[in-house]
Amino acid sequence: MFDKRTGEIMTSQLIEAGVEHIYGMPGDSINEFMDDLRKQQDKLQFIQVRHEEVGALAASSYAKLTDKLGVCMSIAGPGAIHLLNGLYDAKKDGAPVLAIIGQVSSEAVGTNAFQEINLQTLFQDVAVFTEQAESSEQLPDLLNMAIRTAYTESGVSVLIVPDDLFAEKHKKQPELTSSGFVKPHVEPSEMVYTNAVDLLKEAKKPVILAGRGTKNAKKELLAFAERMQAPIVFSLLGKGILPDYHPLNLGQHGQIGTKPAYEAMMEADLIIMVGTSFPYRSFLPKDTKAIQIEKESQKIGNYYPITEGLCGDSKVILQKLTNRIEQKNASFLEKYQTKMKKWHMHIESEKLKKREPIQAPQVMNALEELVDDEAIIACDVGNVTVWTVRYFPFTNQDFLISGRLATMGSGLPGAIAGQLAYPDKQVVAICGDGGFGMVMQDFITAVKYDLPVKVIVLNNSKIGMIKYEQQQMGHLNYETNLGEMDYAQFANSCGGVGFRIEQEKELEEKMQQAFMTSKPTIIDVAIEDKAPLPGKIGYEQAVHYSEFLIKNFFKNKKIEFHDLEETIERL
Ligand SMILES: Cc1ncc(C[n+]2csc(CCOP(=O)(O)OP(=O)(O)O)c2C)c(N)n1
Ligand SMILES: [Mg+2]
Repeated sequence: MFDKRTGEIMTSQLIEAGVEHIYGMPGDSINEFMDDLRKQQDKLQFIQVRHEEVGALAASSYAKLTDKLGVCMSIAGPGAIHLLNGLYDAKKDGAPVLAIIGQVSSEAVGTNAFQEINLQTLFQDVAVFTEQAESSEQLPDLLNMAIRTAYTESGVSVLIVPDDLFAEKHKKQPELTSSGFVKPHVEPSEMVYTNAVDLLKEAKKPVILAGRGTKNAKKELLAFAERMQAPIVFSLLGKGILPDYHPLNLGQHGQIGTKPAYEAMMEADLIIMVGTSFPYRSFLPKDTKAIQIEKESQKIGNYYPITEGLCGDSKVILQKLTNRIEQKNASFLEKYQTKMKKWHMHIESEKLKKREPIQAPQVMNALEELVDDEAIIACDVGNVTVWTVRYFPFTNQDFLISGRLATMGSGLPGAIAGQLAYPDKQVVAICGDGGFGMVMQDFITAVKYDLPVKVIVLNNSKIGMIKYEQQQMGHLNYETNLGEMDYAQFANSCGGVGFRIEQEKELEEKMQQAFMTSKPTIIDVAIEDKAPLPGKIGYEQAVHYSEFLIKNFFKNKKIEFHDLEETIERL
């Protein structure tokens, strides 16, 4: 006779949908479901995190990395609130994530019970699906609907369940709906293709701006760029799609980007945006013809006035466009290849300088020798992003970051998720001390689950990015110092391994030792706090920076010259 708890049925559904891990913290309002999960732990592992935000960020990172559903779980009230930041990360970067959230038991719902908050209101903005179950009969279907919606809308589904419902029994096999999903196949019309091809044929200085949407269309992107003889600049989320030293790659675009990328973009007579929602208008030319290839129609024209929009799969569209155009002349591309060579030489020479105290480029230089081609690099948000993106040459590594939410503290959760998803890969987190400090309690999670992640902390004792933002606005610095902290000692006290590097002469050797350990490791490098200069410095920025220098002079009777010369050189 059929006699199953709702939680048992749901656990089987999750396993069938390919879910391997659920990140969360047990507690009241999910205790019933925990018991169902316990019984299936060989097939579906519950990863206990120390803060639910880390759980949600890990679920989001897992989804970004694998294109599969990331799942997190929390109790009602405080646990649910903790999830929010990670869920917003998933929303902003279009990652399919399911959050299963406990609620107070059915008879108490609506009575302002202990830990009861209005969860539907709380998650309304972040989620594409938010439902609170009212009966156990609904739950299998609601779960399928939540999974389908997260996938079809590339977003967050929130399923809220009063804990007692997990324990209720089904006396007969529920007539399940499907958790599988189908996405529509959209293709531009023939007329749109013809218009786009005309624009491509006319263009003499075409530049491709590619984003994460080209991740599964690398071959087609390259074939198209070669036929067009067009340089490619990438958004931040497009990092790693092509090797940094590929002759068609001009690097990242925007504040974190390269000078050749900025200059090529400003000179372009046609921009071809592919799979990107690049939002920084000031890094795009004022009035240039533009083609946008994008699978989500609502994004077409959202960031730039588009001459022709092609809605659909970039793989298919790029291939069809390539087939319809003749090989183009290389002169524009060659000009930027020469500039890019100079840029690479400049970056390389910065990395090779022996500096005391150590600076971030030296750390990237030491790291380059030790990181595998197939590694996963989970990067945090701050100046650390710029150092990584500019100075670590990607070959074939996967890059993880909180792209559009840009939340600090995303590095470690990304590394945890990456190592769980790919146990055989090398996984490296590159964090600032500020970002790591926001989630460091979960290094213990890496130790607990024996995840041999390598966490590099670029420790400048500051929220460096904000220090320089304040200066660029012409303000004196206020509350940007973090204070000293030895993260290596912290690693040891968690049961992992810690290396503290303070001098240039110990950098290479200690890094090598750290990469030989098979335990979770923190490499805490004390670096001089320096500002990475933007690929483009505007007149206004320079004026504001001078204001800061003058104010600082009157305050300290001292001018900070360290970036002034380079700033002037770049102008
Ligand atoms: C959760 C969150 N709070 C605040 C910010 C604003 N913010 C952006 S970068 C940054 C500084 C990061 O400092 P750190 O991690 O030490 O990196 P650094 O810039 O020093 O390399 C801050 C405070 C943010 N992006 N996310
Ligand atoms: Mg810092």
